[in-house]
Amino acid sequence: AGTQEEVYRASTYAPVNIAVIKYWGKKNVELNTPTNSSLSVTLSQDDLRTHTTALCSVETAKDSLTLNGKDQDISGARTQACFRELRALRKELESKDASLPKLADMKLKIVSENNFPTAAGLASSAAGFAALVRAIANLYQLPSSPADLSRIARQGSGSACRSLFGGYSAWEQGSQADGSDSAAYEVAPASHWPEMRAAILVASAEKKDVSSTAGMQLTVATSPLFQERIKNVVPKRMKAMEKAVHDRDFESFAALTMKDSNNFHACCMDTFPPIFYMNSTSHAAIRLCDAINAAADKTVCAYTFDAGPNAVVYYLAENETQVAGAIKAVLGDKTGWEDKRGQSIKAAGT
Ligand code: 2P0
Repeated sequence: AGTQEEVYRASTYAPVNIAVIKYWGKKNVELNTPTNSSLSVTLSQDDLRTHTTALCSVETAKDSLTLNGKDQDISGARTQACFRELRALRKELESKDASLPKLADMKLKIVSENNFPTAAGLASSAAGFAALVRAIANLYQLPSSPADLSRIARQGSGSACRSLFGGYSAWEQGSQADGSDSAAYEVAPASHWPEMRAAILVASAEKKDVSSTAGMQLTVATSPLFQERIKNVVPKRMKAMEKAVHDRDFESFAALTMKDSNNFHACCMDTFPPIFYMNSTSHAAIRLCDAINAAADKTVCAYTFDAGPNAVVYYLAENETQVAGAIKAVLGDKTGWEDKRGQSIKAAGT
């Protein structure tokens, strides 16, 4: 049952996801449950992912986490909640089988690497917490399903729960007071619609206006438009977006994606004091997509923006030349873009 020197370890990857129906607002801050359901597309792990190794041994002196070689603060309630829940599940296994090594009593050493610049302001917390939770679950050999793990990852960072699934995944807000039904599920696997692509346009990095966690709480507290969003806008859009994905209906998918991004940023503007995540470069990206769609005489691309100025543009592989070509031309010419490559990414890794 575990010798002095024995080191136990497990590694995993988790992908970045970019929401097309946005999570914004917490119903219960402690449980990290949301005011509305959300839906995202998982990006290819070849391009954007976190790789995490979890280790433990009787010699490990304290819990620790490094990201790209730098020590991270793990004292926060969110990270602690993930550690606590996973240890409790391991304890349960150990109590049923005395031959298992007592890993739950050992300290954890977590080593994470992102294969994309953290400075790019992409959804790194989503991939980060998803990988952390799965790496520890693998180390502990927990029989948990992806849905179970998503419930734990949600407590680390809301958007992380969606990164436990590939392809098209949704986070059901849930209705239980203890958060037990607030978890992610698969809407469709990546193979259902493998033609989906994403281009990430990295706008010149200014520091984030307000952190997501602080921003969304201020929006909940002050924005009347947000109340309309969670009651009357998002529930209908979730249904319509699931249908668009099931039907592989890009025009509907794109219209909903753009409208939901606009509605989310309008709620940020309606927050008091207002929160500005998009800048003039972001606005230029919207006009560029409008122009590409007008020239095609149909909707061939869809922009979306998270809590920052970077654009993610979704399109289908068949329109690669049209969309990625136009994007690259603009990125090469105009100032305001940090990364001029306009890298095209398989939106749902196959
Ligand atoms: C999303 N965002 O659905 C939305 C769209 C940003 C805009 O999830 O406080 O880092 O850790 O639960 O997950 C960013 O919020 O927030 C986010 P916490 P998170 O992807």
